[in-house]
Amino acid sequence: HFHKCSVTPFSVPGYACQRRCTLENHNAVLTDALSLLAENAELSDEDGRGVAFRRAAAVLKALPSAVTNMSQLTGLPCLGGHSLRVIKDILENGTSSEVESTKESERFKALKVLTGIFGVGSKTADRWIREGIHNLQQLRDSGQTLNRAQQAGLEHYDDIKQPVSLAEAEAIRGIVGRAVASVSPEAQIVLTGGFRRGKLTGHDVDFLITHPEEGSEVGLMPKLVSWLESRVSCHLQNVLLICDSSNLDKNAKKFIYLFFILRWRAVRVDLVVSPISQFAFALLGWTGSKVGIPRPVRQQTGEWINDLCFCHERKGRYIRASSEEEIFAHLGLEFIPPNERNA
Ligand code: DGT
Ligand code: MG
Repeated sequence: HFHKCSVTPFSVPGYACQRRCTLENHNAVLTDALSLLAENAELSDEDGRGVAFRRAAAVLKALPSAVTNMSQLTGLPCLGGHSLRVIKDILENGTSSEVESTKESERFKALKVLTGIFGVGSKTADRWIREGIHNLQQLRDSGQTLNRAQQAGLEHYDDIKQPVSLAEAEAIRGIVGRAVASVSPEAQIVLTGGFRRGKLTGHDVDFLITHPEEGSEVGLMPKLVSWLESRVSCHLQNVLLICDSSNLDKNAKKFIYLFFILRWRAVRVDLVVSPISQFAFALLGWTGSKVGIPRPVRQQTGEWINDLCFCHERKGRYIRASSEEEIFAHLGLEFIPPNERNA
């Protein structure tokens, strides 16, 4: 009976948005390995392969216990041949030779360091590597022209690499919240991203801002940014705008700010402004996790979701939803709270 139990295959729903996935991960060794291969694929502009590894890792994260035997994986969704080979290697040998050689490769190490600079993507990093630049010192010595975001990213590299704690995120919410209140007293601000899913650290702090009156959010982003930038108010001597890398659109921006929380430190901050009519969709999308929501929703409904605000659109008309619960209900899905969306 015991033997039979140990090879009973696991079973999970096919889509990440149907799985309850807490922060508890019984298969961290396997998911770390697959995540590293995903990262390497993404840094090499092979997004398809990256997504495949991310989905495989998401399935393993949702399992109720550690995988000990390949036969337990029979019939699980999203586990392709490549991911299965990596898992098998680790179960049999303790490590995966592919993961180890990727980790040690000069190219991967250089891509990781260079794309770790705020404002540097994989294309720029790749160009620099082809020009012989593999680390920060070589970049500094190269005389490459850096834009403002990249200059700040290089200058504050060590701070940005440091995870942001929940306490820091909450302190920053207080600071940004005061800035929002002073440019638009009735506007509301919510901490989203990993912290809303219960994580205790993050690589950045994500905020979603809205206004209870439709239309009153227009122009809020530039006002907020110049207010933060000016930092003239006596309430706000503890923040300094370093730069923004405006790679999203007028409603969503990525920044580095210097905050004073016990000491000055640079923190990445994503600010997103959404009209109240789209707030629930923006909240769902910006809460994440990345693999958890958009794609399965697309596939399940045959409809699509705006990449920026995750508005749910059907035949050109927006579907109304005033809460995350309503969105799940619209899609015929059982509601899953944020702390169980850690796919
Ligand atoms: P972290 O910051 O490392 O703790 O992890 P998360 O889960 O907070 O991830 P993050 O900050 O990259 O993004 C949070 C969610 O926001 C993510 O699930 C998807 C969404 N998101 C992030 N960046 C973008 C973007 O550029 N466009 C859109 N549409 N969504 C984004
Ligand atoms: Mg985040």
